[in-house]
Amino acid sequence: KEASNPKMAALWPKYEEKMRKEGLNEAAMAAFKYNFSVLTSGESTMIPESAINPVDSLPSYESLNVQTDPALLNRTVVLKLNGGLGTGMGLEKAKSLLPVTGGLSFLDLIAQQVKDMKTRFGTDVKFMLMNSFSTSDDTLAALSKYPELGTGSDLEFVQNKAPKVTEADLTPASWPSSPDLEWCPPGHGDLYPAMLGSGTLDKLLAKGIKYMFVSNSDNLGATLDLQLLTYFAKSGSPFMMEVASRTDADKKGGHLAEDAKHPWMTAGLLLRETAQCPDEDEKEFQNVGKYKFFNTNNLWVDLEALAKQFKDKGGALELPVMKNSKTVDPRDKKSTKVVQLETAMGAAISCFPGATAVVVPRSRFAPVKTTNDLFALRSDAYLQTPDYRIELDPKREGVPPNVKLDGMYKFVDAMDAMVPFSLQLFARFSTARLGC
Ligand code: UPG
Repeated sequence: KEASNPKMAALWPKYEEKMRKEGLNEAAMAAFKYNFSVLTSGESTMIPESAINPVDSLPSYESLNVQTDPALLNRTVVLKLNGGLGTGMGLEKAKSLLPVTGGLSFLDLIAQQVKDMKTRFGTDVKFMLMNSFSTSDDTLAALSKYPELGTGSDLEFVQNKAPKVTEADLTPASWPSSPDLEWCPPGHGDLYPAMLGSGTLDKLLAKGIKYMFVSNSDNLGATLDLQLLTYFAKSGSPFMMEVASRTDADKKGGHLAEDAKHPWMTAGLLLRETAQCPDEDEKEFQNVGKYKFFNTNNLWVDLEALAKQFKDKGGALELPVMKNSKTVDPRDKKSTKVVQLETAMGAAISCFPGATAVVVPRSRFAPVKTTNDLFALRSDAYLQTPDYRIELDPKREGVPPNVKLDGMYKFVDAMDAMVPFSLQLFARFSTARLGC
């Protein structure tokens, strides 16, 4: 790639030196190298309408009809993505530290879900988190009251950081007054290189763990489902995405599509994220009747197949790259313009031949991206179930509330100041009604 790409050949040594000096591992460097090679090649990182076809039908959860196999639980790890900071909601800490209901935070509810799962299944199902350098300390401190979850590298691995790229000349961004700002998290697609580089992938495989169920820590509907695990294991597929039917409230997030270059292949599935849609195609992106399924980011990965992909691809999965334009100091809009190269975990659907998707009930998806979502989740439109999931009230017939707060409530502290107690109480009343 470097030989046919003179820009890459000229610029890469500077990045390599910077990343080595910072002590980044080979997997992190290989992932960034691939992303940077795409950037310097001048290839478009967009997925236009002309490149994709809609997906019309998929198997649904209700139609799976499998004989569940509890023996698979000993070969499974449940993993939560927890590296994001929730900056869009004005947070400087992990979003999962926010209280959701009855004084319990996302992390408390996740810990309770794991405890419940271990009791219900009667097995010590392995649980892990992917943190980032910004979320690790707070998260481990918050979870220290649940020692049964595990500790240290048994409980978490920390994702990589990537160099920010100066927009003007593509050199590594330099910000001597605050060198930390020269680095950014490379998106949740970093899950794969972070598992490889931290040694987690090898460790799990050595313990006989073959299946991984991974989901966002802001999705309290995503718990280990034995029916889905069994279906996934029996299918022999290397990768499975849980998708949900899109409603008018789901115009953002990533939608599933078929790669138009390979419409005859069932493995031609791909994920199109908002950041990959050209402006002129935005209307079609939001056409929920055309692109009917969106990615819940609840994914099932065969870890042996993942290790094989790394081996076959020379240490880097070639995930589609996204460009995120920012300033090097996010709080100083006049500071140097930079590009942050990011990848999405679900985009791996196009890296695994034979990858599949399944339509799951709405109860497996309760995301919190904005204060609108948090407002809704804390209200009685959602219920806390006895196994500590937060689920849309069945009375809403699968339709989440479409909350639109004024822009002045974009940040959590402003929203909390508007409704200091009422929503928490609402949530308590509804859980009391459920008797849990
Ligand atoms: N996260 C990390 N590391 C990162 C970035 C994010 O661990 O570098 C975590 C974050 O903490 C959260 C999860 O990843 O738990 C998801 O991140 P977020 O920014 O909230 O979600 P999006 O990237 O906007 O969207 C993801 C998928 C999208 C899907 C949506 C469902 O990319 O396809 O529709 O989740 O909520």
